[in-house]
Amino acid sequence: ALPVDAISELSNLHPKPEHIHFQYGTAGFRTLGSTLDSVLFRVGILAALRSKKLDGKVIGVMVTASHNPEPDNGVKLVDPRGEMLENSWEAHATHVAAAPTTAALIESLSHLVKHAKIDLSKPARVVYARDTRPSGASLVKALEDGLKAMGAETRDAGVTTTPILHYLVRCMNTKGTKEEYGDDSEEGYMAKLSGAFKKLVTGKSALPPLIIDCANGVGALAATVLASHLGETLHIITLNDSTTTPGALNNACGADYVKTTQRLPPSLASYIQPGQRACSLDGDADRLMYYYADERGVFHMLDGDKIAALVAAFIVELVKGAGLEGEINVGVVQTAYANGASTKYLSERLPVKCVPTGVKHLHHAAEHYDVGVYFEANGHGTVLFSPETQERLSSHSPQTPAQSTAINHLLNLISLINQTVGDALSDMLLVETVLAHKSYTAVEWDSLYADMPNRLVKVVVKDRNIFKTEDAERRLVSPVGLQGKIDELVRRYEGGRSFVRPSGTEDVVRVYAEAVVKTQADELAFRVAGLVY
Ligand code: 16G
Ligand code: ZN
Repeated sequence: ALPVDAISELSNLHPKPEHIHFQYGTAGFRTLGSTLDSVLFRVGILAALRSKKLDGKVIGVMVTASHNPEPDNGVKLVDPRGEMLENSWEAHATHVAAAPTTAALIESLSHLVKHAKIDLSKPARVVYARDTRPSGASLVKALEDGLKAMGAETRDAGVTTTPILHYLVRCMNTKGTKEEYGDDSEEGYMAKLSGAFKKLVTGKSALPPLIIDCANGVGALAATVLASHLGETLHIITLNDSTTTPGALNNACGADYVKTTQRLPPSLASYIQPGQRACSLDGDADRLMYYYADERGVFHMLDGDKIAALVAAFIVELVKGAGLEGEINVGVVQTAYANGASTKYLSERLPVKCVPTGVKHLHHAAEHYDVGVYFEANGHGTVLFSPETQERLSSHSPQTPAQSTAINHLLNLISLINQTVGDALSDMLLVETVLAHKSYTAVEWDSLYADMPNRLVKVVVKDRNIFKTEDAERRLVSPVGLQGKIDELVRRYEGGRSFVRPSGTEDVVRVYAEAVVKTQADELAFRVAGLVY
């Protein structure tokens, strides 16, 4: 039975604020940190129940609000393979968080136990971590109370990045099995990534120094440790590493700032040389944006789409080089936000699939390929190698020394890439590997294709829930008639493309537009926004 007394007693210390509706969305629960105490307590209970449901497998809990402003916070559950929480539990989580009183909470939990057929006699094991937000420490205390109420076995992974927490979950659950993922410590993660990177770039000439904008977040801590592991192999300059300065987190820096403003973080201006590549992490280091400024000071962004293009082409080349063309199929997954030019570039080379926004959709679609490359334009992404592919690569006997080299590179990429979730630091080493192999500068990488001018705007509407989409969010089915009007507008613009979707993280509707000329993309976006409003 549920430990009702322990839950009740502790739940009374973490009452739900009235009038706040918490929803487990694309990014877990996310809102003002000061309102989340009851949510964290309840997520502790949920994590324990999820673990019991899965026969005592380790469940992860990450306390972060990623690229959001510093006062925000949030929490996400991580499933045993290091992946996002299974879809059906999102609704359970929302329901449990909504219970207005302790009595209602007990009722909601009892319902969940019955509905999901949870065997409460099973053990519960949970590992948790948080980013550097000031509200994090007290939210973790609330989480610990929830875990305590359930008698869960816990591990505090401290202050670390989201992808490292995902990595730890996978390692803990595969320990001692033939799928063992790595040593379950931050040290193990650093050693795995840096070891693979060193092997991949052996014999390649060292690239010029790389500037990393750490968004004044937890990525600064991890990047510093990683830099020391890399030593001479990669010269890293970490900037925006003020993790304790109030208000600094994600403020005029970080991957989301770069993507949304399409600008260089002002704090980098005096460090970056013309043509020198730099990159930005977001607040929990699961997104990555590269960029450079040219001789005239013009800013050029190398976003998730450019990363996908660079990486996918490289992997296709290695598969060919290994003599496995036709045997290992490589595919790419994008969302509607992918720049049209990237979709064109990639489609000419390999299969490309478009899915709705959100990592879980991309991740699952990528699992359908032998090697699935997925990146969102915002810089979140990774590469998945199917178990059969990993097996085939390890057991394949190469015919030539060149094939042998290509296979070794692929095997080292498997170690380099964090396959649980998008990981800014792992992705950064992946990009650096390809640049070193191709002897590309940022300018050369950028010239793979030229981005279509585009514009993203958000529209505040009375009820975003009336907006329903189909075809991977590229078309609206509701409100009825609106899509026809959008189509009519789009037809009037050369290279025009536009779509409207409700945000999964904010109370707004987003409008995206592309056209051959920048002013036209802007105009199209605002005219479509006018239809929505
Ligand atoms: C979250 C998602 C990201 C998605 C974004 C969309 C994860 C880890 N992150 O940040 O994949 O692009 O939400 O936000 O799932 P939106 O629905 O507000 O446009
Ligand atoms: Zn993030």
